[in-house]
Amino acid sequence: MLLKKLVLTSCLGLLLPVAHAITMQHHGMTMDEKGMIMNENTNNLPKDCPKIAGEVNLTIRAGHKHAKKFNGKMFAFDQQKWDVAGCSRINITFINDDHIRHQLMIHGLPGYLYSDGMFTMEIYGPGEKKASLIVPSDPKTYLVHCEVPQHMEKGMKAQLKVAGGDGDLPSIPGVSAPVKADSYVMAWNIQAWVSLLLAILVGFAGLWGLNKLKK
Ligand SMILES: [Cu+2]
Repeated sequence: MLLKKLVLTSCLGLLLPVAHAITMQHHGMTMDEKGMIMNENTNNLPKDCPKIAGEVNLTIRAGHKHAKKFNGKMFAFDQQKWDVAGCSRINITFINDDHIRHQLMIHGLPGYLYSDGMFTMEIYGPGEKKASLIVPSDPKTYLVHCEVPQHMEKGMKAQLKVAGGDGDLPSIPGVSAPVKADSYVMAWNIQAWVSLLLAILVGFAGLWGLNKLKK
């Protein structure tokens, strides 16, 4: 009897995590081997919206290559700002162009529809996921970012303006000035001057050498 119980428990113990990993769906979260979606909302209207004002289809890409246009940045979304009307249903196709994990998180949404005020999509590697959300009517600028450590600081930050928004958020690449700008101030001490003079001399020596070779 005890043996039977033990075998049964261990079998369940082995199978449950597998079943759980294939598709997990609770607390407004769906999860599979490709990624995760949290707090998707396709139908529940915000209190201030009598009906859905319209459908907005957004394709948002994430990856290293999208940061190339920003000096000193490492990761970015392909766009840094979006404007939508209040009470829109936003249907997002999120594409990860990298071989690492990226997220698309929208903050500041009403807590009665989105727990912790957040909508999250996450993809563990190259691939895409689709999910929708419905935004309230009031003019507000929502923070959109990737919460993988250091990804926002390295450029994965954007903004979603609803009904015109309420201003620009700081440190959005290509949109607004950073709160703490990176400093590249040169300290012109004796070592710096010597290095510069040496570099010039080496350059001239190289040119002189090339001229000699040509002759
Ligand atoms: Cu990321």
